[in-house]
Amino acid sequence: MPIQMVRTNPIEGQKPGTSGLRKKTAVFMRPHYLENYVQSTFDGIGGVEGKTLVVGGDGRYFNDRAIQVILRMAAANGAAKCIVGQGGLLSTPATSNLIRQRGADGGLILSASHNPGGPEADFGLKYNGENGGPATETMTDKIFAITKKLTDYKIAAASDIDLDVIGTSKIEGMEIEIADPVTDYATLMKSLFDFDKIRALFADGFTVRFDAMHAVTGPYAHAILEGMLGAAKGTVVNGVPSPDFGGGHPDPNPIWAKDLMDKMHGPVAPDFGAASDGDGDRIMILGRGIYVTPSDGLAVLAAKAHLAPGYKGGLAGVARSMPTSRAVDRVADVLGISCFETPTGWKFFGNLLDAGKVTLCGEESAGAGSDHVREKDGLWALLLWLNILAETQQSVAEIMADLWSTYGRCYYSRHDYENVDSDKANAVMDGLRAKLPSLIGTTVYGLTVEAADEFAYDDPVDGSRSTGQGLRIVFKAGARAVLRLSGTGTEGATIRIYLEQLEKDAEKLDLLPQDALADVCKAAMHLSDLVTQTGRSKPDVIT
Ligand code: VG1
Ligand code: CO
Repeated sequence: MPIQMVRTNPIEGQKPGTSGLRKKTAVFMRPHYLENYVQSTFDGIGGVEGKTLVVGGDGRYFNDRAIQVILRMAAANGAAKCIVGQGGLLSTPATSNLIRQRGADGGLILSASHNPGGPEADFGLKYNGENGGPATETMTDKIFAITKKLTDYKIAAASDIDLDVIGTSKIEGMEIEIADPVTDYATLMKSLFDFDKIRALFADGFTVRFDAMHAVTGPYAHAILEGMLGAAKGTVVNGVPSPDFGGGHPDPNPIWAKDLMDKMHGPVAPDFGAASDGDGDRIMILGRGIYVTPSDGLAVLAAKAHLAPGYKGGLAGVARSMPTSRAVDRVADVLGISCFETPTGWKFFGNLLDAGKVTLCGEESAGAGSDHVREKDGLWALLLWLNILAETQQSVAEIMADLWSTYGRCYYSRHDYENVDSDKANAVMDGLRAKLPSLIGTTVYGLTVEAADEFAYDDPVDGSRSTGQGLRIVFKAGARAVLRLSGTGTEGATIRIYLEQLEKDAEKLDLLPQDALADVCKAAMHLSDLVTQTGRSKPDVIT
């Protein structure tokens, strides 16, 4: 029988987190695990009959096998067509673009993003809708509800499709197109930025080191930076995607991209450095001798995006996730445009972008993007930076100094406590939540609490409400501490503490961030009682 209806039982815990379902690869490889989730997704979006889907991933271990299963299931469920990135590869922003360019109904992205890959590491899957953006919370809630009562799934008996060869083939009545993953994306980038100016910058001897971290952006960066823009060969390092990301952690932060940090702070540093994550939607930005905090990076892009042709008309508005520093708010204020505050995760920006309320969005975790797609976009941010540098002829350090002297400096840092026992992590959050109302007006380590609450978001476009989005303590004089639990981990709980302190004194714009944040850090530790509750005295990762 070419189409099989396979009996199954609901599988516990298939609840999508901040960005899709993420689990240990071995869990995803268990019998029926992937199939159950794919069928629940198809059912949750109202079926895929007659629809066109884009399918691709970041190339991690199990990417290719999972794609074969998804194709056979899409065919069995009556999809008209699947467009797949050659080799099964598509960066997250390129997937978003393909969905939009081809007028597809949606797409499946196989990635656990910044989580490591391999048989012992992590795998993930998420669904993006016809606007090219991550499914909304209403949609993911629906998918989760279906996983809890699923009784069967449909799959076609077919042999594997060769994902490496560009062209078309069929499973049952469904067409499969294997497409080049880079071409359409590169065309989009060319339409937004002044490639001639950037090429001239490189011709003048401007040097860049781009670390693709053995993940999906390698082919894109080779084609765009070294190909179209004429950057020197060797600009892109670790540019061949590998199933376990070269044994590394494709998380672009000072810890996991330490090699790049060292080079950029070394004696012969290039002018500009960047590293992207597993699926290419995030990017860490550095200049010679300087690390750009992602929240500050967002403020720079907001202040200077108009220098790039794609944004010369200015920005309709901006949005940032709640824990992201308020640096961009200060820029928006001066520009006279609105600034929205959303919960963590790109799915909350989609409605604002679709409604034309914002042009640019970003998160403290090194994700920034615009209305060109409905995902954050690492290489896009890099190209916007290069366009800005080419126009201003300033160094990254000069751009940052300008930002701080104009708007004040929002010192910012995130402290992560990883793999904490879930009960203990919940105890920290519950304890602090209970205390919040009584904190207002009290003073801790010289900081007076002005407001304290648990963040909830009312979507101004569809009116939906998302609760439980992080505990925030706002102090007087521009300090703030936020605590939330990560929604992307696969082991225990990760507590994230986000610290911020605004400094307007021109004499104090060059402090070490951890020094500038010392009091707000002490206050957050004291109020959360984290050390006593978890037995942890130091964060695992500081960004
Ligand atoms: C993290 C980041 C968040 C980001 C999410 C997905 O989520 O904090 O800003 O949107 O990852 O990004 P969490 O719940 O672990 O804090 V990606 O590039 O991993 O898809
Ligand atoms: Co990512």
